[in-house]
Amino acid sequence: MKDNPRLALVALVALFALAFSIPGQSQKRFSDRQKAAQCKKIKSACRHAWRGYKKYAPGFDALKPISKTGHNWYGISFLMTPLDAYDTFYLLGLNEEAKEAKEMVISGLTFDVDQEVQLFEINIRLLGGLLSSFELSGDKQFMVLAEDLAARLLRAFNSPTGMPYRFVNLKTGKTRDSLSNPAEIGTYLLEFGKMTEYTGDSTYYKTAKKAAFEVFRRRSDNDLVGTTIDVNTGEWQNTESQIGARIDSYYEYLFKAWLLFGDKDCKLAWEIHNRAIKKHLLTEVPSGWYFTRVDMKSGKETNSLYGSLDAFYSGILALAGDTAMAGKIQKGNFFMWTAFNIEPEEFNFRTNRVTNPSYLLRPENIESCFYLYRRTKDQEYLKMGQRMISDILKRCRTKAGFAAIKNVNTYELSDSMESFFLAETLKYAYLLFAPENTLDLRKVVFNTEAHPFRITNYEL
Ligand code: DMJ
Repeated sequence: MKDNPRLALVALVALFALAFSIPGQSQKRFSDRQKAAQCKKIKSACRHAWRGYKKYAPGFDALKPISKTGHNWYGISFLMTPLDAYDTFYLLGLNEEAKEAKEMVISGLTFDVDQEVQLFEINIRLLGGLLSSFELSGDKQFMVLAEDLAARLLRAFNSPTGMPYRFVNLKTGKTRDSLSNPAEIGTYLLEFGKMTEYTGDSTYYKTAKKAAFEVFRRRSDNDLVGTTIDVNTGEWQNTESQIGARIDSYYEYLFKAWLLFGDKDCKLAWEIHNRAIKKHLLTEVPSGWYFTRVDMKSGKETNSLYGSLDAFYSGILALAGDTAMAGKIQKGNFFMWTAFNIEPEEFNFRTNRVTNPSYLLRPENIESCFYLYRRTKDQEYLKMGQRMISDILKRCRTKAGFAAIKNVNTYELSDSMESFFLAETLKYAYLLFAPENTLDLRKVVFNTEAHPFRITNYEL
């Protein structure tokens, strides 16, 4: 080496790099300029989506970005897109768009209608949206609507067990469908907790907590819950345990009720479930770590399926401080994104066969990058997010907005732009690259539709 100055220099550089490298941190850092460029792109995507909605679907729940028309979930519109998008516009500094969205909501939204609605979706998108809009803007008109809606939703919990029916008529209070699931039973703690905070009426949080704990107390000896339960009898109808559709946000809200309200019962319940999930569901295969599906009683694998909804769990783990495990799972999430061009709704992680090839513009994978980056500052998560955002902007953009993908292998589009694309996907994408003070995770907790709720240390 003494005789070879070039080799000596290389060795010195390598040693220097080793001495100053931080474990788990990629070497190449994103500059402030690169981050600002990402934010600019995402803001322009938001404007594009909103312009399309305003032009082709004003007043509807959602835009159909290929046929350039509007779509309502029910007989009438509940203005899902403007209400879901308002706080995204607000946080991104899109003031004109925020003003327009707010005007639509305030002038057009009413809940005094003879219409049956799905409790879960109306709660996370509309009640969640109204509460965060109120907290951000301070405009009481949002709270007036929230109070009216929450009182109507409360009637869905009038079942023999206290677990809510899936549907409730907003005018008559008539309920329907007792075959429900942990997510549709346990995802009210944050919104109803906030209602108790603002109205002083403890019924809201008590009702939401009773429902969630009726699920919890029916967990198996393995501390797992199943996928379908009858709210009239309390009997499990489908005992498959997993972390995706129909269960996901039940776990999420137990943990977040602890973060938002300091509820120790929820913390304990979350810890018990999280331990069981890691013990019985977490599985390693050559492409990474995934959560499998098992029978809640026997713990035996039922289906090795994983999908875009499951990807949220690494974000929750990161938020809870388990960044090592979260990082392993995020590698699997990123494999799922890159291996099939864009993530499929669901694939079999043992055979790598896609079992549902759609991509519905879902946020969970980027959401987990956001939490992991905030907790670790590892540039790897910025790189992952950059790749995902670039794929979405390239593959899903249409003249009128952004479209879901019918088949990730062919990139064939489908005529849908769900309101969570503006509420969640673009919001998390922006926050991943934005300065941290845009949104301080010590001060807010996101509901499952990415509506930020302020931590006020309110004693419930
Ligand atoms: C959203 O409506 C919520 O995040 C929900 O908890 C799960 N699914 C969608 C987004 O994928």
